[in-house]
Amino acid sequence: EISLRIGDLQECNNEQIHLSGAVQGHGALMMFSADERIQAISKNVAAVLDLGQRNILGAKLSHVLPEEFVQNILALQKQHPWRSKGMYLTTPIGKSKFDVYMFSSGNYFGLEFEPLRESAEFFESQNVLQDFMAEVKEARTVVDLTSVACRYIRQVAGIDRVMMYRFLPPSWHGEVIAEDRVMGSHSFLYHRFPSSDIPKPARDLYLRNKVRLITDSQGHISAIEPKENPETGKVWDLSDSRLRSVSPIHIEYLKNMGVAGSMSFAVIVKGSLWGLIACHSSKPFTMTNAHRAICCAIADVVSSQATLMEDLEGHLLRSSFDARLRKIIEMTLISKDILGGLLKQHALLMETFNATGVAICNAQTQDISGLVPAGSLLKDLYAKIIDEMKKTEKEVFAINSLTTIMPDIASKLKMACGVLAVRIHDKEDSLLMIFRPEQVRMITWGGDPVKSLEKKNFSGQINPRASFESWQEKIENQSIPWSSHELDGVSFMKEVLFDSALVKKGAIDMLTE
Ligand code: BLA
Repeated sequence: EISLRIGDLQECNNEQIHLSGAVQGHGALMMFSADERIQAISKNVAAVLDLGQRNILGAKLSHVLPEEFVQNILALQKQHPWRSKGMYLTTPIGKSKFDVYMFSSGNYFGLEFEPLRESAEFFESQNVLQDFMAEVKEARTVVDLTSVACRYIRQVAGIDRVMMYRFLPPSWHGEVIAEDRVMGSHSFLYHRFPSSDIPKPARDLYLRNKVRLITDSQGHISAIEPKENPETGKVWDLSDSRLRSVSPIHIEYLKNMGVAGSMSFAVIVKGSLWGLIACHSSKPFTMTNAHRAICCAIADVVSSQATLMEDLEGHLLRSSFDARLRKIIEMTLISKDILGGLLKQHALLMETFNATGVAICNAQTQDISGLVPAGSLLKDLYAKIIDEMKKTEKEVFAINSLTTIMPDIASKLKMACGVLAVRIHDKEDSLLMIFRPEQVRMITWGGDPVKSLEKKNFSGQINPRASFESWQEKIENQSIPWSSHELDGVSFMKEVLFDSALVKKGAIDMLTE
């Protein structure tokens, strides 16, 4: 859909972000085995937990951590089936209290410790979920729903900006569809961002680990030692970790955006990543696990409600399309001459397919209605499409920009940028062609997407773009694309009207079932 050439994605897709070998330095990590022995640590563990000088690698957990806490986590492990799910706990160690997150990595377990800022705010935010649910009930559209979610997450997190970033498959570019931000800050609402900003490995990880918190993009990191999982001999898999250190490219990206703390929650619809609730803080930022859990719950509500709303929107759209299509078929079947009868339905055809022109052509004749290319152009287009259909052995042809098949004349055909054609067998090589006019659109990108990925000449190092200033792209010579139900609809119509195996009555019965 997008006319711009956008970076070499492969370069971004190669980074194995789950094997970063380090954690964010404000917290610390311990990996332990089933025999409760500590098998790996982040180098800062003694400093963060105030453990003094002793070497804890190989030690039993209960020699390092409070006995009661160790009993607790061992009991939890037995109670809960471990897959990739993590678990929250808190524990006092020495003078401080810690938020602890437990996850698994192969046959080992990871404990991540983050200093806990005691906060009374948590109790205030207890009501947040109730209030949020009350507002969600009133939301009628996906934009309403996600705007409410952004507002509540910003309230819980107390940060500068929260956005609903929605992916646009199959390109996987994305768009900010809702936003809540502190007054006076830059807005990214309705801005589009290229897929290379969040490469496939990062997107895939969100299906497994739905939260990502980057406390300080410019903060230090702490390496894990030993580097490898002793059982596999491979670098520790941190897919389910919450403290995993951040990809250097993304660190630079955040710096260029003026973001210190970043947090994102996955919104998953029908098993596929639908969007991210993305949060920005201009200062380093952290949040208790309890607050994170509230934000996760809000994101989960968005996931389930967005599924329902999209199903409903899709259903309504489809049922009104189907009703019109049925009427076209019924009206056409009344007439003895199916071809002529179909063309008589030109107004309804245009309304149903959101089009402005219809033609039924073969090599000799052209029956037209509405805005269609003039005689010889239509003839050329007809020949091109028949050719294309023969090559691809397909009966339906759809395009939303003629530039791809007729580059020389496409700019003259503004009234017929999009064509949906179906081969009808009544006469040899007859085509029903439905035309849509050009729809000029402006897309606002968050920075020039062509610069989304720059390579330094000498080192070959990849860099994200430096500027996120709004950048306008004008999309010309394109119509609104044909939807999958329109493609299905047109081939269904062809089958019913023109495939000899279907007798008229049978077809009508099928439709009215
Ligand atoms: C990760 N990129 C991300 C994440 C977001 C974005 C939300 C998830 C981590 C986080 O929450 O910060 C992108 N952030 C955005 C976008 C907006 C936003 C689009 O706020 C819009 C408002 N990044 C690049 C290039 C590469 C790249 C060129 O620009 C690769 C070559 C990589 N982005 C990249 C990687 C990650 C990432 C590797 C994962 C970081 C990690 O989890 O370690």
